Amino acid sequence: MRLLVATTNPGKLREIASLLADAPVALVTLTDLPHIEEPEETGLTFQENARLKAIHYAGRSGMVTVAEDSGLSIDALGGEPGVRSARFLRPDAPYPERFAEILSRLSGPPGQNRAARFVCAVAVAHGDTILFETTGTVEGEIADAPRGTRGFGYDPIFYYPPYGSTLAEVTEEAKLHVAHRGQAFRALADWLRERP
Ligand code: ITT
Repeated sequence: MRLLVATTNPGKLREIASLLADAPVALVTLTDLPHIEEPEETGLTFQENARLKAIHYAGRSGMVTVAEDSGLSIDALGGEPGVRSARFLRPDAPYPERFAEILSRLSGPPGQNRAARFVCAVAVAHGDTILFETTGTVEGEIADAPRGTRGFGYDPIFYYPPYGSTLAEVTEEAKLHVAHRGQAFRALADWLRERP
């Protein structure tokens, strides 16, 4: 079966391709279908946005389509940036600027709560029908300062205590082993293998 991976984010696409490498599907990407416009992400939750994107691209491509919505949720900021992670400050804001803003908002008294999590909601659609959904989450903390050059997005400020480092300091394999997208796409790979 062909599966459209509907993301415009190259960091996500690299990780998803690696996670689905052994799944019984031939991956198609949006670069193969450049005429499809992006949907507006109006959902209030990661799951709503994942569904909305999957149905949008499935309808326009005629293909079974997987989409995911993901982001960083910081407890002390009331869950921000959350579903607005890609647009935090402004859509084209450089990540160092975003890190500085987040770190300054968390520069409270010592001992302040720095708990955060990455969430990845996945939805598979064919036409208007959602065939499969799952969500992966990884718990961590906002680091005191950005560290590491691997990964993408907010990885340099996401400290993962069991590794004693940020997710930008470890290999992609080590990140995917524990992180939100790894969990969600391994569940999708299992589902793809079990389908009749
Ligand atoms: P698509 O909607 O086209 O898939 P997008 O980047 O706009 O691409 P989202 O709306 O789901 O996707 O935003 C996700 C943002 O959350 C992403 O741009 C990063 O800033 C952040 N993010 C998600 N997963 C991440 C990860 O594994 N590491 C670091 N940051 C991540």
